[in-house]
Amino acid sequence: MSLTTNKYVNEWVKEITELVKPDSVVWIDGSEEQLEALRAQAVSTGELIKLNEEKLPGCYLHRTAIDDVARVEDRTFICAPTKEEAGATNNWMDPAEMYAKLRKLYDGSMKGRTMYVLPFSMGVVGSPFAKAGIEITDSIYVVLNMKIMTRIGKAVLDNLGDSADFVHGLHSRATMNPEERYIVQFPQDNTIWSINSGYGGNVLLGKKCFALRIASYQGRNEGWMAEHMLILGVKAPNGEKKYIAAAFPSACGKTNLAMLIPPKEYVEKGYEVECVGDDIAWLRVGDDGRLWAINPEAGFFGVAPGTNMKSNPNALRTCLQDTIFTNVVHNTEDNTVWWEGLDKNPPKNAINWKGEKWDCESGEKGAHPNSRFTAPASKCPCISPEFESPKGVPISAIVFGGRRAKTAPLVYQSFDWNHGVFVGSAMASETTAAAAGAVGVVRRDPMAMLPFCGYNMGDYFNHWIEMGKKITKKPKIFNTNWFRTDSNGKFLWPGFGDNLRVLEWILKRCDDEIGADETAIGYVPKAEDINREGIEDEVTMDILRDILSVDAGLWKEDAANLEEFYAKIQSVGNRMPKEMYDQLEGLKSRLG
Ligand code: GTP
Ligand code: SPV
Ligand code: MN
Repeated sequence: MSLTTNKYVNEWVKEITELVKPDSVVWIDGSEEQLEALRAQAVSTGELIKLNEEKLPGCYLHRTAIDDVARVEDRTFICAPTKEEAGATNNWMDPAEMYAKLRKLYDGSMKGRTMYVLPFSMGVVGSPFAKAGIEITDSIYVVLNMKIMTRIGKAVLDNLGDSADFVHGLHSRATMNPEERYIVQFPQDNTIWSINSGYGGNVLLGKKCFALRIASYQGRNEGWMAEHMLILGVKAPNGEKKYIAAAFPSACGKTNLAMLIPPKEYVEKGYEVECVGDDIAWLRVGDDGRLWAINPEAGFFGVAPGTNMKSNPNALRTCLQDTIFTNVVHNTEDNTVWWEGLDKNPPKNAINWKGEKWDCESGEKGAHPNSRFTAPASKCPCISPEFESPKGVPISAIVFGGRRAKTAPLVYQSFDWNHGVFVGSAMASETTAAAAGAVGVVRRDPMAMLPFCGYNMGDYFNHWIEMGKKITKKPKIFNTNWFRTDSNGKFLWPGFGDNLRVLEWILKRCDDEIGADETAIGYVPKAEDINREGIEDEVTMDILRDILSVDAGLWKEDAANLEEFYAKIQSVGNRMPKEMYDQLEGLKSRLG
């Protein structure tokens, strides 16, 4: 029975019910009683495995189909009215054609199944910055993940009242045929249709589909920004707190940076780091002229492999309770989980991510490289007291970054806002297992938004430039790269907690406390200004100078590649702003 009298909601639910023809319809009210019954049902069918209640209370394991383990960018569409509005970097199809094509696939796709109607909110319910969505799905896994990742239930509908302003999300596992898998956004209709997948970013519609693709489009129209950014707070020894928002591509270190534990020397001095968000930021200009950020999510959908007590103890502690693990190793000896990089003791009696008996000596990975934990942010030991703040936190610095063995130095600062937008537009990174396809190939990924921008990338750059005009107290813009390697492919920078050393330099630059070397690409630290106390042996002055160096030859190649990328964006709709070309010319002339 419907939980609302909202006629827009009820008519839409009726229309979808007639299309997908479920055996029954269940509205998710958000009560623990209802959720517990769903967990029990999923366990009874094998969709979830209940883990050791003593060691991992409230935790479950789920395995997706083996051909359904990551986002599928080549099957993800932005169906704006015209190809020009979607731009060269998005797949596009005429909306009417796409609706017709998908309607056939959805027709009767929930026969014999239950259809769940799940109201959810991105942002604290009732906050002026929050936005409502409803996801219709035939997957309990989706309902239970959305329960962790967003605020769900009747309160969302009550707050929506009789408004038509909600995202219409439809997901069906249908036949799970990868050839007919589609993740489709219709930004102008506030609508998302996802079919034939059961993996995270493809089906948890609040996340990438809504909070980035649809929201980025809304943000452009309404004068705010939806970005693929973590948000963290750094408390200095003098008690002053500053917030940083950072955009790195998928599986390039957002969760790790957002929860970092300061190196011993910094803890002793009194530094503290708190996490506001690890993946998505919604940013607005405040009355005070500063840029304010909220995390619209309520949980973390984090990469499991590599998470351990040294790299990210906060993430590990967060996922010790009330967590859903996806595609990790099942340790059948004590009914717990394991993944590569958790510790050096892979379980002897174990089932791998594919559900097969697994021999840790076989040389094959037990957990999928993109295996994940879905954990409530409220359980994170370093969650910020501002996490639930409806107005968010003021941002002092914006950081862009990627995974690059060469070219980009450890850190540099842009000359000003528009140059910073250019630095973001020029981001490039090696691809990771977070999306289907080749891993380790350098590709351009502006602002880490290539797979997530819901409109033409040229218009998106322009929106950044326009936002700069409205923010009177602008954050400074930086670029980082934790991933420079030596000739043997070994990382030269220790990363993780030690990244605070770089954040310290960034915050000092924000306060104009410290000088820098002006180079062709921006301001680069003087090597002696990066604090090496405690890592002098690992990061010698020579290594530090090496990872701070700017190789003009490599940068000329990069600029040429960027020019081609701009030409590609320009080829659909001619929407590249002149400011970006001016910046590119500036870089080329500085490089000589
Ligand atoms: P999404 O959830 O896909 O958006 O990814 P994310 O940006 O949150 O990435 P995450 O923090 O989960 O990092 C993914 C991978 O990067 C893991 O394998 C980490 O071990 C590795 N990583 C993170 N930070 C660092 C670092 O500072 N140095 C090095 N070398 N590796 C890192
Ligand atoms: C990413 O791929 O950037 C993620 C995971 O954060 S997913 O939700 O699957 O998109
Ligand atoms: Mn992400």
